[in-house]
Amino acid sequence: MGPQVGIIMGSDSDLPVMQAAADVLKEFGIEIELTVVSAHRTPLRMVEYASTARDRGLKVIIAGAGGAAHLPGMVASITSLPVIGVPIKSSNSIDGWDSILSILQMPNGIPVATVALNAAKNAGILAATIIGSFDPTTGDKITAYKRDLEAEVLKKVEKLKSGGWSNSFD
Ligand code: RP5
Repeated sequence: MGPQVGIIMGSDSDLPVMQAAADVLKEFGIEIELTVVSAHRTPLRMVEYASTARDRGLKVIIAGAGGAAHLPGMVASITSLPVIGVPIKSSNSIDGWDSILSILQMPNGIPVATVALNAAKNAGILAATIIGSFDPTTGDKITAYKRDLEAEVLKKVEKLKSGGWSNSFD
């Protein structure tokens, strides 16, 4: 079938964070492609990547960047695919807020679905959820994933109920 999700990032220094998106998409059995595309250092490559993404069969793009994080917004301005932005607390980021606001505060007309700081795993889950909205196999996996999360929490509730909580933080 070919990759359904494109994971791109401004630098290979973003990879330790962005790896989590690739890992969770692999768990859901979704084929990905992953590469470096820099809005500032390789602007022509960014235009090429974004303008061909849909024709190449991608359904969602996840774009991570830090500091003056223009990659997700610029890619969203070119492609008609949904773009999920991952703000990264990178070496050139002051405190993470620069990355968050650069990705979050998009003008009307060009939305980017922005996840929390360094939250590449959530970006992967959101990408799988978008694919699950038209692919029942993936949709069922998302349902099962959420049931598992619920079961884990309920197990913790039971543990606190039966074992007590007073020594839990010793
Ligand atoms: C951004 O600058 C990248 O997305 C990365 O988060 C940051 C630092 O890049 P390097 O200097 O490590 O290549 O464009």
